[in-house]
Amino acid sequence: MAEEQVLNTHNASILLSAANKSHYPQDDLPEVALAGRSNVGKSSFINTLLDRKNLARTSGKPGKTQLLNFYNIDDKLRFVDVPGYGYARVSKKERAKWGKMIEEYLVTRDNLRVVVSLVDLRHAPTADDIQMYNFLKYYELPVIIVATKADKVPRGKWNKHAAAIKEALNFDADDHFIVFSSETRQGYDEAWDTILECL
Ligand SMILES: Nc1nc2c(ncn2[C@@H]2O[C@H](COP(=O)(O)OP(=O)(O)O)[C@@H](O)[C@H]2O)c(=O)[nH]1
Ligand SMILES: [Mg+2]
Repeated sequence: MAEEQVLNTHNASILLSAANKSHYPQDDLPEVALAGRSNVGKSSFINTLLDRKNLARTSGKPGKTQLLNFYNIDDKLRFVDVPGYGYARVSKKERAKWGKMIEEYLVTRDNLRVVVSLVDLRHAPTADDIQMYNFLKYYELPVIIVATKADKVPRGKWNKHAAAIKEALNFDADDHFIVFSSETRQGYDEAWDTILECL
C-alpha cells in the first residue's frame, strides 16, 4: 500500500504503555516492533517516520523507557517501542525483568509482523546487537535492519560500513537493510515502503 493514499502517518498518538501481556491492546491491528540499544536513535526514527518532533521522546538519558510503548497510527497499525538494551547502569535484576518483558512480546504476540532492529551505521554491531538479531532469527521473525546516523558517515563509505555490519550479524539476505538518518531523513521512503510491504 502506498502510505500517502492509505495511511495518514500524521494521525499518530501514544496509545498505551505495557509491562506485560495483560496490558497489550486486544485487537487484530498489525504491529511493527522497534528494537535497538539505548541511544541508537530509536525514538528519533519513530518521530521521523511520523513527521513529529517529539512524539516518542528522544532523551539524553538512555535506559529511561522501561515499558513497551504502543503508538497508534491512523487506527491501522501500531509501532511498538521496545525499551533499549545494553544500558550499562541497570542492575542484573532489572536486566532480567527487561528480558522477560521483551521476550514475552516478541515470542507470543500474534499482531507482530516485523521487527525493525536499529544499529549505528558508524560502528560494528555490539554483542547485544548481534544477540538480538540471532534471537529474532531463531524465532523466525521478519527483520528490517535500520542502520541509522548515516549523516555521520561520508556517503562514499556507506556501503563499506553496511557490508561490515552485515558480515558481523551474519545477515540473512531475506531480511531488509536500510541506511537511515533522522537528521537528513535519508531512507524515509524506503523505510515506509519496506514496513508496509511486511504488513
Ligand atoms: N546525527 C544524528 N543523530 C541522531 C540520529 N538519530 C538520533 N540521533 C541522536 O542520538 C541521540 C539518541 O537518540 P534517541 O532517538 O533518543 O535514541 P533511543 O535511545 O534509541 O531512543 C539523540 O541525541 C539524537 O538526537 C541521526 O540519524 N543522526
Ligand atoms: Mg528512546
